[in-house]
Amino acid sequence: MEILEYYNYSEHATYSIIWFYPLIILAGSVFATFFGIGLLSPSPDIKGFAIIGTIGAGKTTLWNRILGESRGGRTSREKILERDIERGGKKYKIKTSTDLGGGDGFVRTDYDVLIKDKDFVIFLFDGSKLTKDDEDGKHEIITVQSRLLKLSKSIEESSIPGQFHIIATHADKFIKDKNSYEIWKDRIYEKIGDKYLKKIKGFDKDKNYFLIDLTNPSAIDKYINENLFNNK
Ligand SMILES: Nc1nc2c(ncn2[C@@H]2O[C@H](COP(=O)(O)OP(=O)(O)O)[C@@H](O)[C@H]2O)c(=O)[nH]1
Ligand SMILES: [Mg+2]
Repeated sequence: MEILEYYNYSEHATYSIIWFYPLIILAGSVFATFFGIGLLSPSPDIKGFAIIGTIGAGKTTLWNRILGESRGGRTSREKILERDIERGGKKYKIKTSTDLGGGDGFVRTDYDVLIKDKDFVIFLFDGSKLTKDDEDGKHEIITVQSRLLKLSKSIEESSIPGQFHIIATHADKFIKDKNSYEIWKDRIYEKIGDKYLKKIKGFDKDKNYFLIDLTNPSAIDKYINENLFNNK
């Protein structure tokens, strides 16, 4: 009797083991498939932007174009929450940021925090103001110069020095034909002063300085695609 019981028990055990192995293999391959898919499908590129600059330079306009939004009006400290976007058929994650106002008060309180963890620090000013020698023009130049001095120190000190871009906006207001584009671009650069721009670590006039009409969707998209999302 005892032998029979033993025999029956072992038969039952063999029966379970026969089912157990294929189950392990099946579970293993299901896991491997999902794990493999997870590894193969690239996680979206993460992009962090700090868009700063003078009042009315076009910061919100640039943010809107990057995010596909249409916000308007004066901004002071509008939170840009982390989100997924698609550009050129690729998915990207945009880091949490702030659409910051252009007043002097924000420089001391917000610039350092904002640029700290960003891949791109983009400084905008109204280029059309620099084409005139009136009070407005002089004020814009001094504002740009003093902020470049501040930024050069902050970028030097920050452990994650992102790429720095400076954009003269409102190009449509003074460029009437294609030939004058490069002439104005150089003139505005000279007005700011090489010495202020050269202070920024890694700054290269050909790669980091732009003159754009932000009201022109194709011009702004060209800048965004080629320089911020590397889709040449
Ligand atoms: N003509 C022209 N208008 C612009 C340009 N960039 C921005 N604007 C306009 O300038 C105003 C201020 O722009 P906004 O993005 O709010 O500037 P912010 O204060 O830097 O956020 C808006 O009416 C924009 O449509 C540009 O390149 N050319
Ligand atoms: Mg704004």
